[in-house]
Amino acid sequence: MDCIFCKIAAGEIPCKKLYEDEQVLAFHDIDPKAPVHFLVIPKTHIGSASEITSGNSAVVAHIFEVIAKLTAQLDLKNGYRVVTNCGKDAGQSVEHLHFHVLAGRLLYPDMA
Ligand code: DGP
Repeated sequence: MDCIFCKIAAGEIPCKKLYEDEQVLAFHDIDPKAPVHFLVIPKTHIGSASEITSGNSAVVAHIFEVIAKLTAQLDLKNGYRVVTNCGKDAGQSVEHLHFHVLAGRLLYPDMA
């Protein structure tokens, strides 16, 4: 499968890594929309939020645990936003489930 995030997860394409374990990888977004902007992805391929099922949802819970740890480590006291874009109208450009974590500026009202 020609999936850029699978290649990043496999170490075939470099990234600025923040965190990695057996299940997930967190890395800085190549096109940051805020002073802090990183992505957290499952290492196994899930196309989008629409493909989350009872069979693969454990990794999503793990992703949110990792986000809680990383945002605490980064000391994001003023808050942060977690976003996943799903499908064309949401602007999903990479068809591998990923959670954006954005912080370091006021994130409203320009984003929902
Ligand atoms: P989305 O529009 O929700 O599908 O966001 C995809 C994000 O992925 C976008 O903010 C840019 C980022 N991105 C795309 N390709 C790469 C890459 O090769 N490396 C990194 N670090 N980020 C990427």
